[in-house]
Amino acid sequence: EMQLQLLESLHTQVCKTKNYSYTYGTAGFRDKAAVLDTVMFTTGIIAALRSMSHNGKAVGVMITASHNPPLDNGVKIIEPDGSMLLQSWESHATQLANIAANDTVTQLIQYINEIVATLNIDSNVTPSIVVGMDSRESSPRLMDCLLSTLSPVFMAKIVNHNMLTTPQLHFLTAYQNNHEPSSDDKTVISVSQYDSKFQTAFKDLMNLYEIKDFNDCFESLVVDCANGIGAPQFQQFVKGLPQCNSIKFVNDDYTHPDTLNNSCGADFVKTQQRLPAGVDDSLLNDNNLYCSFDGDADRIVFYYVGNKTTKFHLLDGDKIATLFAKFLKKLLIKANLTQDDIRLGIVQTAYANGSSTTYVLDTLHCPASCTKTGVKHLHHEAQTAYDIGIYFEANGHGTILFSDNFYSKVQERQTIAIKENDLSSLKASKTLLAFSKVINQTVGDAIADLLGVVATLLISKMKPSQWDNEYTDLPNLLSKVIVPDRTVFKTTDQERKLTSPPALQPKMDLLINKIEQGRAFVRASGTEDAVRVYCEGKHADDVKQLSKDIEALIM
Ligand code: NG1
Ligand code: ZN
Repeated sequence: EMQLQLLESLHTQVCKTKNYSYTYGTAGFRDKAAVLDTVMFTTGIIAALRSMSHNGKAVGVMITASHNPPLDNGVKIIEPDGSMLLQSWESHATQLANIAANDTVTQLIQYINEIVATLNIDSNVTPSIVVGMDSRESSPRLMDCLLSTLSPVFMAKIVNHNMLTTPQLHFLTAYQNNHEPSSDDKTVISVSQYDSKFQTAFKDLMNLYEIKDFNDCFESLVVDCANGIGAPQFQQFVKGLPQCNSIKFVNDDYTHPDTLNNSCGADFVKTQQRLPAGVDDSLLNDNNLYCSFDGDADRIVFYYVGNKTTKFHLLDGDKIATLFAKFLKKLLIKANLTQDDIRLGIVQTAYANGSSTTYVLDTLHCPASCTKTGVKHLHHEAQTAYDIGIYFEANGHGTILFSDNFYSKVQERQTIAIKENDLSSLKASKTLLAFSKVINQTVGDAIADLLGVVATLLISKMKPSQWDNEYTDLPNLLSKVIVPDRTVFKTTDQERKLTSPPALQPKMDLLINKIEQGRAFVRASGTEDAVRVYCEGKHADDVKQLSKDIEALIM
């Protein structure tokens, strides 16, 4: 039974931020850490209610602000299966936070009772919550706010994983629900289950091809950890992988949270299109492959430097998606599986480079979908439209989803191949199954995606430059404009066209049509108080001008 009357004193103690407006956006709640006490308090409550509505299954809560600056923080809720919070609950989360910040405790309790009543939640169910946080200075304080109601008010079962990556928490939330411990089972669920699952998957795949090191494709892999939680987690992880002993780490100083995402990390590298701090002369080598995680290690981008110069070549989310698509498509053909047996497709957003979409359609002959920004949209499309749904945002956030039909068809083929002694088809089927285990299917995961990319390159004997040469990105620019009210910017057609302010899109179209292969769109950011402008075209100079002209239109 919930002890809601205790909320009165807890609310006074914990919720110092008042007269404030919060929104559960594309990435949960995100703001300056200093104002997040109140929203952490209510997020704990929402997570408890969500778990109760799932009959006490474990719900995850992650405290992080990903690629944002050190003084920011945020929080998001994870469903029992490891996916992102159901959309209809986002508005409950927003409303409860705003009631706690602006109204009385009586109203807060009233709203909780309303949720319980309208959603038919059994208030006798004991909620189960799995929590974790990134390496920010503010995270432990916010964790206290989050946990403040869970024991006294809800008597919740809590598993606190402390510091870990966002995808590790997604994985462990799902894991906990799938491994209900029996009474004599003393297994403690910890990050070691994550490590051993993905280590084993990678080793199995490497053993299938007798690969012992990276030497066929590159010298070392240099991993920029954005000075975030990905550093200790991945350093621990690779200790169990002899194939990975030439990995070098930069920006792994997670114990100094003021350096987090500072001139490094996936977002810096992708938006600045240059090397992160820390990659000095001793690490510059045109035979190396480089990659950058973001602050909570759910994004990754790769890059290399060409020809003894420091020319920088970015291998972003689009390049990762197309690499996987080409590799998996070849394996399907080798395994004698057609596009009718197994539908393989790519899911992108409007930020995907136009060249990548053309390459997918015209060279790989795979279907491509476009969804709104935010991985929940991509995830949903990958899940519903394809058997192998490869989804990536250009910024490096993505994963691959494999359907039940994928597993049954591949297993079927494997049985036939054994019977017919068709060794090449057998190996292809085995590779497909082993590769799917290297991927974290709950959410985009820098560690799992890294393993997937490295395995693909090694098995295909492909150098980073060969990967890059599959297609050439169109010159592009992404910029941000601060406007008085970004909510007036409304879009349609997967955010590719503005419907408001009314006169803007026709004016933009005139500018876009003036340049060769021009494409541009404007949308309000879901995570920052700004409007984003994306432009691409055949010639870099045109793109610069187009970007300036559009910025001038909306300012
Ligand atoms: P917004 O701020 O809504 O553009 C950004 C990224 C998204 C996604 C979210 C969540 C771009 C252009 N946008 O969203 O792709 O990753 O943050 O982190 O990169
Ligand atoms: Zn992130």
